[in-house]
Amino acid sequence: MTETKFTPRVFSGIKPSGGLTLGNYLGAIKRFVGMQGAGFETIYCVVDLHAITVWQDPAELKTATREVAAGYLASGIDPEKSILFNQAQVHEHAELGWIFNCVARVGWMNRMTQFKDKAGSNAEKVSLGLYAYPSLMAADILLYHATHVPVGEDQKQHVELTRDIAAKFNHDFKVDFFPLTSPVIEGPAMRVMNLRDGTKKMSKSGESDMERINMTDDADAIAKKFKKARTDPEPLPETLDGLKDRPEARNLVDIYSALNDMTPEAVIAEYAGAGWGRFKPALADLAVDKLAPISTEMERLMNDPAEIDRVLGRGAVRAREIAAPILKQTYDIVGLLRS
Ligand code: AQP
Repeated sequence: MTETKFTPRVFSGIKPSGGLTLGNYLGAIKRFVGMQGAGFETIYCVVDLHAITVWQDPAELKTATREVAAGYLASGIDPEKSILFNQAQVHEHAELGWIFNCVARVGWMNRMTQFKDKAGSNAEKVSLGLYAYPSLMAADILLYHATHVPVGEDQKQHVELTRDIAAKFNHDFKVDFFPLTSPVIEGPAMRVMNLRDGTKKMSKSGESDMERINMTDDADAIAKKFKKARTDPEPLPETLDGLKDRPEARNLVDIYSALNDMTPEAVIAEYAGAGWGRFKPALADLAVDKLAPISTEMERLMNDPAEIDRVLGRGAVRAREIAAPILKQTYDIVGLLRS
């Protein structure tokens, strides 16, 4: 099957399961902005149905949904150029998700490493939704026949599963209906790591606030968190190779390079031999410089929740214009009667 018959279309989403982190910004939102107006139709979503796979306080969920929307808008997602909405307002996502639950195989789900990480030793007690989440994610993407999905490294396996689901659906029903979507994972900070443990990724829902930079952190908090970030005692090396077995140091160099739109090699060229007493304050200054305008704008937007709701509602109407016909065709292919 060729992918050329499909309109170049980008879909991606972020879960409102807490406040946005620097990981979400560098691994996702900054790149979403870059793909806007670059030859793709762009559809960006606040995936609230994914957030409830773990317990969410209902009032906090609404606030977090608006905060993710504010993060998109403040970072440069333009609701005129992109479709911006929250998933729960387009019921077709859940409906296609159910059909894909009947296409995906249990064995495929059992291989998903994110489920294993999140469920840990508690796998019997987590929600069925958490287990089935990658199949809903496939529905999010394929409901729009999206050809490209910009994601961080942690979501690569789920986009590969989306391709498996599309291929099995096309094969089982002898159609050429769903595209084989490509993950877009490029750049230096596709896996921003936890500031206290360089082997774990930075997450919204991580235990300690000191392990992540929140998009709403002020300058003092950012400086303090980078100052206390775990590192080894060695200065920065002469070449990037010298960071091979130094995950915490590599993480800080990658963050610097992504924030400043330069390669990690260029960062090393500039800071070769520098100790942490020089590099960490430079990193904190850079982060404040880049993030402060975004957090100020997020705060302004959050003071007008009705406006955010209006933007999301309008986006949902536009999203349904694409999603509803694709779901109808899917029903017809599967043999679900519509009268
Ligand atoms: N640390 C990260 N580095 C690079 N990219 C990241 N992303 C998330 N964390 C990092 C990317 O952000 C997008 C949205 O992710 P999500 O919020 O929907 O889900 P997640 O990956 O499970 O994010 P969190 O922060 O870890 O949430 P919790 O703690 O609630 O599970 C995706 O493109 C993701 O790759």
